Amino acid sequence: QQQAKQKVIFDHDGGVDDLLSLMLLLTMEHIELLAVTITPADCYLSDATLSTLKILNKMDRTDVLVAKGSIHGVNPFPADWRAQPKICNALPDMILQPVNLNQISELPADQVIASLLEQHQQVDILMTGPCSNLTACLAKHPELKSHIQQVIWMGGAVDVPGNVAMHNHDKSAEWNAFWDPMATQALIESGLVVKMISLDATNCLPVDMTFLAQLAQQRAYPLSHLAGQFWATTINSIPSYEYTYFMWDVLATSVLGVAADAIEFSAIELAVSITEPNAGQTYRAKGSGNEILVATGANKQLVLDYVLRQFKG
Ligand code: AGV
Ligand code: CA
Repeated sequence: QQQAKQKVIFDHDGGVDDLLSLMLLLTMEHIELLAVTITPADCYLSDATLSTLKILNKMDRTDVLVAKGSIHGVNPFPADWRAQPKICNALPDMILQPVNLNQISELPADQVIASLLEQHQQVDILMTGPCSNLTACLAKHPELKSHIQQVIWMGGAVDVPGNVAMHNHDKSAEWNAFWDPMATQALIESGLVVKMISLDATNCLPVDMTFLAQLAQQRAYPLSHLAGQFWATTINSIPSYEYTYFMWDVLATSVLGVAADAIEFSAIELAVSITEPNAGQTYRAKGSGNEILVATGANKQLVLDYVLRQFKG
């Protein structure tokens, strides 16, 4: 007898590790991917859509619905960062890859999420960019909350510094939380089961050369080869925290497949600032009633071994 698959809607924002997360998610046989929705945050929407379609096509998933987000946060990402993943579509393994434009929904992402939640129960929402598409959907259709089993979100920084280095900011916030602070607040106050994969946990996973060498050892597997090319584009020489590339979104995606003891969660009551100079800061607020399952640590070796194993798929 076959076990029912876990239904997932994946919302990403087109960064290199968002695209790696899509690859990783597609290797998980116990997951039924209902749709991929895109937030135009740390990317340009046209690049992110093209990369998404190419990866889906490559992995024989031309059946999966793709929807573009129409919501824009108040604090745009730096243009250089948004342009970075363009390189993914120029890689030799990607540039010739056909796409199926019929996969793209005519509806914007938040409406696609709403219509899927109407049709399904016990859906997991995985988000590796700002959470605006989901919170917009739930603001319009609060009754659909009961159709969500859990939300897994890469965002926030609780007991560690943030990664926003902007003129109007004190560095206390993580970027996905800062892009649309009101959406972050709505998510944290939603009452949903939220697993927040914050910088507290992702800080232990910088993209490192040892791991890339291990991945290269198994490059006879097409997916390992492709992933290695993607990660190589994230290695740069500026030795500053704001520029170091971590496996942020890949850790969040791993939550759906890795052994339960690989990621440590703590239930913490949080609040979010929505004003300068700390907009998007997610801080401990005992008594707020907004209990969030914050990823406070990860077993680096277990996570990396899991990723290496999946990319042999
Ligand atoms: O803050 C982490 C989030 C993740 O969802 N993103 C990148 C990941 O996709 C923003 C970000 C922080 N630092 C960055 C980022 C950097 N150095 N380059 C590009 N994006
Ligand atoms: Ca992202």
